Amino acid sequence: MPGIQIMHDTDALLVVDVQNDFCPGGALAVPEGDAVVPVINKLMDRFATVVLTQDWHPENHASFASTHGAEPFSTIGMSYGTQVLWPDHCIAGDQGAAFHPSLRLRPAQMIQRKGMNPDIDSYSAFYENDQATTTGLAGWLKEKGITRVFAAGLATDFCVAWTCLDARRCGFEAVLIEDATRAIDQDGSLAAAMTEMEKAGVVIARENQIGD
Ligand code: VGL
Ligand code: ZN
Repeated sequence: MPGIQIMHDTDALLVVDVQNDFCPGGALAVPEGDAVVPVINKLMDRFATVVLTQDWHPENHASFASTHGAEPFSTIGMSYGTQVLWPDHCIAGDQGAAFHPSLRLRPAQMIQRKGMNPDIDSYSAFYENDQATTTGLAGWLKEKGITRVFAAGLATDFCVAWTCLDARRCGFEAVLIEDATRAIDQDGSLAAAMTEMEKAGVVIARENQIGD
């Protein structure tokens, strides 16, 4: 694929959930999750608009297996559809919810927290998992004139994929920076997410194809 030129005024970098609990040693560690940090740190200087997202749950969140007395990684039916039940993770204000200590924070104008509603999970930076409750991020980006978002972070097959799909739904162009993400990849979830993203018109690129 040819290079993608970054537009200063209309492109934004969305850095999804680069938090301690999704990195090795964390409560919901993504294999090699911390490998995204140097790639993202390098990408940040190429964008004028950088948004970080932060998974930010109350204790006893509906997405926690412990809340239901169930096994982590099992599934349950919720009012809004099937929900994977996760180990307790990213409790608001705890160390597990803090950004990876090497992630650069200074380039980011905006931190979008998500998953605070005790009854609804929120993978995407744009909508809760009911696909109806907005976080307000689309409005913030649109008001700034952003038309295209570049997604990086954790995990490719959950929060990054849902963010890319919702970006398309909100009318943004979307680019997944594949080597700036890592996946949980359980039961074929990565392949399924990649197929969904391609169908939705998400462009798949690598860090070295994105220039300024
Ligand atoms: C995520 C599962 C639960 C993610 C967040 O960031 O991909 N996955 N909460
Ligand atoms: Zn979560």
